[in-house]
Amino acid sequence: MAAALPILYSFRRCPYAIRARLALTAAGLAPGVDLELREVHLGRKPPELLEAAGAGTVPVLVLPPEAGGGVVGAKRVRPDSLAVMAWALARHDPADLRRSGPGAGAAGERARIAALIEQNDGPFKHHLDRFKYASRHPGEDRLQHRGAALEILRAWSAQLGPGGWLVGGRPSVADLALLPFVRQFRLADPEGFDRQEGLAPLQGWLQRFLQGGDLAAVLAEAWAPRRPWRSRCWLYHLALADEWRQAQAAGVYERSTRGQSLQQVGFIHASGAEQVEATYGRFYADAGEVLLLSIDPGRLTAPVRWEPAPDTGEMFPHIHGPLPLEAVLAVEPFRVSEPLAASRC
Ligand SMILES: N[C@@H](CCC(=O)N[C@@H](CS)C(=O)NCC(=O)O)C(=O)O
Repeated sequence: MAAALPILYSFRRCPYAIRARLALTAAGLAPGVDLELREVHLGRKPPELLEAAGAGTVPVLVLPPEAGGGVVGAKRVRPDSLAVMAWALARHDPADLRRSGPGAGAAGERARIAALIEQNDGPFKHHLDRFKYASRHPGEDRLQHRGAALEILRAWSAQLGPGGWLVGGRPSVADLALLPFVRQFRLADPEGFDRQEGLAPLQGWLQRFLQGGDLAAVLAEAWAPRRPWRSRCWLYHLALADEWRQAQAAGVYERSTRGQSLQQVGFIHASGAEQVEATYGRFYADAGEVLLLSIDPGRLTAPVRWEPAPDTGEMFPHIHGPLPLEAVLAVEPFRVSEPLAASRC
């Protein structure tokens, strides 16, 4: 069996996750090769993420035991974006983005990097949120926050050296860490940002990233889609696409398995995370458009019983009643995933 990979819980548009992916890419680490990417929905965080990192914000990197997670005293979880960046660049930092060398010059640059990130994650993010997501902050003056954020941007713009980087004459962690947030500020009003006076160096800095390959790479296909992965805490049901569409119209799903209804069978067939591939192979491989429903057992109204399949005796989860649509966390075209080691949530 292939060695377990570090798992990155990520969300495509999250600026914190983008900075983490930028650092992983800068370190030469790729999804599917060096790490497993698990794109999550923030409104339905998977139990594995909550278990690994309590608060459940993304990004989070979870290391397998053989990558250091099993070493006594070594931290198994990198619970936020800066920790993921530090982990990635500690492995490989060919451009010396961290300025890790000895001497006063490098130490001074490290201090400037830390100060920029602190200003970004503190006051700049505060004003950015209240400008960009004004409806979430009733009673706040959106334009005042825009002005305060712009003041910080002007200060950063003035710091850009002749090479066009925030610290010293070459890229550093500060460029990667601030980039997604400056990009977000521009996205709230692209024309306003591009027309803004007194910001030319920073506008050029951002444009270089927007037109270059690094940012595009971490937003692109390889890093972007939900990977086919399964939570051991959820149940899975394969549904014919037409029958799922009918259920949405009816407000409830009452099919049991291919060609049979809940009424005929008495329960809805489901699979555990490690069983769904085989179920697909046995019953659905030639069924046309098949959807994978991820089900939160905690939102079911009917009881779930693990019962033996008549032919093999293997235990499967059976839902003894209708499937409420609210219990279905995700619906996606079925795609074969890597086999999971058998274990229960
Ligand atoms: N300090 C954290 C912040 C991460 C963060 O706030 N991520 C947001 C998405 S951009 C999140 O996961 N929000 C979900 C939530 O708060 O429930 C970091 O650097 O990673």
